[in-house]
Amino acid sequence: MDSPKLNRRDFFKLAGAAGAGIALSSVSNVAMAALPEIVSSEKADTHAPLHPDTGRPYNPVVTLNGWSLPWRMNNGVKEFHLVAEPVVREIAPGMKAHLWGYNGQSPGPTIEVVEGDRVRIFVTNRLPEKTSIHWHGQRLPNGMDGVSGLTQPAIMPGKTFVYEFVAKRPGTFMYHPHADEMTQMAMGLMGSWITHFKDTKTMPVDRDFVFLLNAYDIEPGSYKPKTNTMLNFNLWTWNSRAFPGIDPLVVRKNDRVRIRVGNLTMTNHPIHLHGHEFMVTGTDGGWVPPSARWPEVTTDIAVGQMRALEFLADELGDWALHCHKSHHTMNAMGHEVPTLLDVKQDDLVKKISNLVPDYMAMGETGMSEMSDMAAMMDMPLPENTLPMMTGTGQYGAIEMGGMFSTLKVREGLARNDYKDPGPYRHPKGSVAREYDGSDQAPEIKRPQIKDEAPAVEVQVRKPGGHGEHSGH
Ligand SMILES: [Cu+2]
Repeated sequence: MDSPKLNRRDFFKLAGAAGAGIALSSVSNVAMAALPEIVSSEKADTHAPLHPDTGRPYNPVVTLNGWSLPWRMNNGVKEFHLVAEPVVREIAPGMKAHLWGYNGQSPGPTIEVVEGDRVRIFVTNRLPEKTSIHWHGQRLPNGMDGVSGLTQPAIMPGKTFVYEFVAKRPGTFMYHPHADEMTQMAMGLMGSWITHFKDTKTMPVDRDFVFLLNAYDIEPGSYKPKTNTMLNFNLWTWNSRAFPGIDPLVVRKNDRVRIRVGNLTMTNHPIHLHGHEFMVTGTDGGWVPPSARWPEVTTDIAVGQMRALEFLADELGDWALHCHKSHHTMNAMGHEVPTLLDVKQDDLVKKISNLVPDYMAMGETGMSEMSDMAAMMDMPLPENTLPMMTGTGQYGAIEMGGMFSTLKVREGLARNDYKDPGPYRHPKGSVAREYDGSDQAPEIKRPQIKDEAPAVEVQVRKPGGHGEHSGH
């Protein structure tokens, strides 16, 4: 992955040998100066929505733990500048990953345009290997589709390519390389693309969120993803963040909410929302006609798919929103330890720890025991490693990681207020509690067994003879 390719010094050496080093570099500097300014972000928190000040009006999306890329208008064309480059991404407080991304972060910034916009995207490659960008799901001229080798030459390190097309179809799209895909997507090169409706009154919502499902295999104590991993990823992330690093989705009571999710992992993710039913209103191919929608509380998002979910947020509270594969709501470690439910371990862990440093056993009564134990004993984790199950709520350990966040529905928020309002204050008497006998226990009614009930005849057949037909 880090095989030495043509780096900057080599480039000048080669160029110098050709006797045109200075001229070449100054030409490229002049060319770079004419490009849209490179805007990058260092932060992994959710940025305020980017309201358009040029071009057609639209209602911007909120990129979960991300941001939208500003553009410039050039004779009616919307121009963006993406730079593919190595980045440092905080996966959650306590862990940073050395990834590849765009404009300072992985995923790259969300690109927001309007149906009918002519769009020009400059792509500068600052990676150590060639790349390209495929505009997943879009209608465009074949030569703009970004499949290196097939529809264009690859963008070599240090080069800038330009893509140009009209954003024809409104919807939710993704962008990612189509060059050494296995490495480049495992390293975090991806981003979201929204093409808004030309008519801002079409399917309006009050809050419109977008994020990508992605996954990494980063060994505890290390910083770089293992890029050859096929299925055994150990960090399941939304926009390259793992719980408790994923921001809550904050909405106002009775807001109409849309959540757009794209899957660029190597497996499917059943995304589950608590407390509300939603409609799947958008798929990869476009918007679903109202008559064809059906209600869900979980929708499976397959590899390479996008889904838009919509609902009325009319129930106050902190509602879990997560992938329903329970191993995807855990962080690294622990997946290869044996199941030890009901096994008496006594001093087994100590004995094994002498042989295998960093050994952690699954608890005898479940995994909670382990997270409690780790916290109690202040068990050291390897450096740059997230606890497997973590996060604390107002009532104790949440014991989640990975693909988990909350939908926080509150009354009286300002239109543009996405700040975490803190834990939900439940109305008195509305929280599940330990039964202490002070309440009137409901009478438990047992079914009456009547004497005259006919006895159930049981036939027992003896096995044997020909055929092993057991009775029932
Ligand atoms: Cu999942």
